[in-house]
Amino acid sequence: FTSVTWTLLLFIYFNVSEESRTFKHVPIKGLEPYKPFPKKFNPRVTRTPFKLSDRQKNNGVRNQFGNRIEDLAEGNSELLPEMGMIFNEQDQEVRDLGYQKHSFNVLISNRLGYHRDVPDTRDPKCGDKFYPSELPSASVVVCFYNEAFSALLRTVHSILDRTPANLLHEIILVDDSSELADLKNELDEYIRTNLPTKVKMIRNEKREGLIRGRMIGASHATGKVLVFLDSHCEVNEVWLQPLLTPIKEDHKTVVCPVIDIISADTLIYSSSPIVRGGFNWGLHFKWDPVPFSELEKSEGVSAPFKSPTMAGGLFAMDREYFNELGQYDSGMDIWGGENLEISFRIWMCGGKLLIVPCSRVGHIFRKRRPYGSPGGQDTMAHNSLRLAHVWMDEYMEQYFAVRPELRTKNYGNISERLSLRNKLNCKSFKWYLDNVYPEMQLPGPNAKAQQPVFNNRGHKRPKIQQRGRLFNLQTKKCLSAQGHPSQKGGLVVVKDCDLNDPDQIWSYNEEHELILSNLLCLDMSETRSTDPPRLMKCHGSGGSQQWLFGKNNRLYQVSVGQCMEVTDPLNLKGYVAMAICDGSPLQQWRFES
Ligand code: UD2
Ligand code: MN
Repeated sequence: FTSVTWTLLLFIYFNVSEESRTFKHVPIKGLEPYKPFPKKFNPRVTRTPFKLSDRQKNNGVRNQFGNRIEDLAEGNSELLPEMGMIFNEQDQEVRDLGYQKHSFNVLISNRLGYHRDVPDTRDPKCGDKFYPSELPSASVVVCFYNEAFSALLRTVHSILDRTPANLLHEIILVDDSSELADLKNELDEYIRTNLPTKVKMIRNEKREGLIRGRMIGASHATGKVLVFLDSHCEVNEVWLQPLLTPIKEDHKTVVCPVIDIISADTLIYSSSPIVRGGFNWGLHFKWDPVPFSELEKSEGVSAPFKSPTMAGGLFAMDREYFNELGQYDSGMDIWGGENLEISFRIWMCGGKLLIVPCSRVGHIFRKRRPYGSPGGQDTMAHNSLRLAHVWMDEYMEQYFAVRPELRTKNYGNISERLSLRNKLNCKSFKWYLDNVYPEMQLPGPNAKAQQPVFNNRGHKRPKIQQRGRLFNLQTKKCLSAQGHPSQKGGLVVVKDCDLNDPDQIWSYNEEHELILSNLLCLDMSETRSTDPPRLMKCHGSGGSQQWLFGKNNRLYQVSVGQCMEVTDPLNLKGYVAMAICDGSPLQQWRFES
């Protein structure tokens, strides 16, 4: 999903010995205490409106500045995008710093608090299912590095709130040597005073990365099944039972929930389409449609189905099987590649990997990763090289065809992983391709057209709701491009209205995008809300390109939580910028068809 452009830097391989992998185990003492999918695959995201929980309504939850959440959402739960409304400089700082440090809207995350209801996105058929009353208990392992406090605690509380106590053996938090101050004493204090003792904390003394981090967490676990989650997730209703059931039936089955989408800009929780995991020859994970043959069982979209690969962050696996199968490759650093490695290993060495559609867990999908590796290395390339050399046999050449510069790159010692492959008597990569992922194409004259790439928008263009001029009530001028309307990154200004000027014609569509003369979208910078809006390529994932017309004729920008205003009262250049919504005439806009 996150397609991040990696800058290739000189890579310094460092070997992590058993001794250097030291960590303190700090036990915390404390209180004990949809929408159904259409028959045919539809890649479009189903947006489910968020509703405030009764608890939040009754308590009149306030943020740290005393604003009531209902007021922020204006009493209308469908207006949740306005949860990010900025009231003062502190709000703006929380938002901007939040985007810099976490790449999502931390202002909204803080306002939501640690508990919230999420829409039940399961297929209605899931409600008819019965799960065995005796199921193995789970150790949930959550690694985090510099996670936003509120997102981490919402992850933990959602697990505690929506998991039967007898199935939740423990939650193991692994702090991967975070630098953020609130993740130290404040977090310990919160856990001590508010959470049951089954929530445990492990602190890595140095940064290990998520791969060794999970191995460390798993080594402390004592439950029958390991469940791994990212630190910015929210589990949905009855999420765990459907994962544990297939593992109970066959301990060599590894299962993933459907990963629902929590918007990084609005924190809106929405249902994810039913897709399965694949990869390309660059060894990037991708989502593929589920072949019809896989779904044509009696239970349709509510039955578990096979997946060639997993996304990586969210899965459950018998703990003994995890150890038997070789955990992870501890020579892999920080981020990337481990998901394909474990997927290939599961399939090639006698296990199977399923996606369980009746288990739903939301995850905040970010547009960029807010952290790097300590030495600035491209850990994805390093990790992928290791997995290619261990698991891909002659198909490694396909990787080098895409990444020729990696052919001569050092990838460290893989002898332990090779002997693991030998010991487990694993099948060939050709067997895997033929039997598990026959859709995978080899490049060449016979290759069929590439499968579609799924983004949030799928194939459809959003319907246009309105077309016309954007008239500013104070200046009586119209919003237009400063330069040419097709120039990416160009500014917008107000100019004298001209009925015949096509460059003043905006379209407003159902995705709340504002498109100038059918070309570019009005867009806001993610990390600097003080920057003026610009014209950018439409990306179709809301947030920075989502605009709402609200009360007092305001034009509200969802991602920055502010309103557009004409900044220059004398109106010489007609500049516009985003500002705290105050209802002033300079912030009033009318769509004139
Ligand atoms: C996806 C996976 C992620 C992982 C990754 C490939 C999902 C939803 N997410 O990326 O789990 O498999 O692909 O490696 O499938 N973290 C650390 N130490 C670090 C860096 C990260 O503990 O040095 C934590 C981080 O706080 C988070 C988790 O590891 O909880 C995954 O990191 P991410 O959310 O940045 O990865 P994501 O979702 O882009
Ligand atoms: Mn993540």
